[in-house]
Amino acid sequence: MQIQGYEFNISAGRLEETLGGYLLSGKTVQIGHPFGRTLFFKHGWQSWSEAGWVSLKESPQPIQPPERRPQCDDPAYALSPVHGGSGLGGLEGHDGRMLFLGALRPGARIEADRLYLKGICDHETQWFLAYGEQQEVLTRYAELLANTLGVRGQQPAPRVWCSWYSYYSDISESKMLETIAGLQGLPFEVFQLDDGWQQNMGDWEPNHKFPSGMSTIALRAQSQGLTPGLWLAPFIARPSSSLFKEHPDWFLRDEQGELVSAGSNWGGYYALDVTLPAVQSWLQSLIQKVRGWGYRYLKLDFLFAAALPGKRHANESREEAYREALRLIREAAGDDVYILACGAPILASLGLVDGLRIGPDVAPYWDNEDRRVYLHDPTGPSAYNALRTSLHRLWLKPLVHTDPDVAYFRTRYNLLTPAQRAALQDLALVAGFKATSDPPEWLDGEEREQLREWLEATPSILQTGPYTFKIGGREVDFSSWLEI
Ligand code: 9PG
Repeated sequence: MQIQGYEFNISAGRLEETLGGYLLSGKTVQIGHPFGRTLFFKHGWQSWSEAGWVSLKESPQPIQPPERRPQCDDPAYALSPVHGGSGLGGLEGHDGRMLFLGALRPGARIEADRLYLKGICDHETQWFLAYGEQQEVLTRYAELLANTLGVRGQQPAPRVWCSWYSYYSDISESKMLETIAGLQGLPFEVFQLDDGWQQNMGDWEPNHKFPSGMSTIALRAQSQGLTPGLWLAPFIARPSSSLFKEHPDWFLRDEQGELVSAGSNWGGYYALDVTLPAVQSWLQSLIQKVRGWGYRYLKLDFLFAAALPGKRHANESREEAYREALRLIREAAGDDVYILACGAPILASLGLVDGLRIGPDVAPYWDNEDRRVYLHDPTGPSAYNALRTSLHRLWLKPLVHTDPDVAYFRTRYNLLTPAQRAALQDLALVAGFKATSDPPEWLDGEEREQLREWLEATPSILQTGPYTFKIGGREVDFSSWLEI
């Protein structure tokens, strides 16, 4: 079949025309293409997974070490010899435009080689196929996803102070109360406590560093006009947690009955089987508990764990199981709680969460070369990794608040150059989500003023190309940052 002057050999259950392209249906669809070993638009599975153009001239390299794979990208395909991505993908045509294929439901895989672009799904689904400019086809795809999965995050995203990228887990009640006080005069809307307050992964009670309980911080933030925010990783637990010790049968296992590893940090951790009714009511009580403490902004992290391959109590696909658990969490939280999903399968989160992290962690340094180059892992913390993946996920903006992670204003404990800091600040503006972790006491007068101006600014944002924008009157081009 001829599309835009090129010959494509399409095999699918059904094919019909739609605005901007075609709707295909079937469990698997295949498009023979004439572009050979061109560039592939890879869309990794969850927030931290790689999104960007990769070359079909080089074979995919498995991420090392193996223990890290479950938390980097979809582990079901960690050893795939074929380039692939989750939900959507594309190929660069001879004229620079894009052959695009995207599923309209979660749970699909896209694979590409020199002859074919393929869509593979474990259930019947519809697919959008198009050939056109990158921005146009992605915009149209987002419109179609809005119809099938829904949209949240229509209001502007809140301006967030988050404790992670300065104090990391070294937080305490006194330090946080001091930080809240120091934020007076800066136009933040959310004060969000990150990892470090809980007793253990799985035991979501305050540890000894928060002696008066979690309500104290929430009340103080609120009295200063800030929405209290809290980090939780509701779908995982460490083997040392009481949750795991008391309920080893709540955790996801493989066909052989062995526990499924969800990742390697903190000495390893496991995933809940979120289709078990007992786990579902535990999840709902957990969310009601933190709501009861006063938190109205929840950063829910390591969410991919609920969708890992394994044998579940209910006979549902893993992304359906995840989505249902997220729906139960939304129900328990109520509509007035802002949910930021992190480490989250992208398509399966749409319509249920307000914000979505669209890249790996930033860091106060540019590159994480050891991991990126030698361990083939583009998901490690670094400003470059975060910028690259986030830029390739901005098409999600009409569907959800897209969080590219924090920007830096401080020079203290920071190896980023002024231009690199400015790139992250601009990235936050084009993504429409402003957050920082800079403690006010780490900023000098000029840095604090820059932060205040950035928080207050509401420039018009116009995307003029895949990596070019007009921010207010200013032309911003991220392309040079992508060449490393
Ligand atoms: C808290 C952090 C922050 C951060 C999240 C997430 O692979 N890992 O070991 C790994 C650790 C931490 C991490 C991502 C991956 O970061 O993205 O914003 O909340 O957890 O622990």
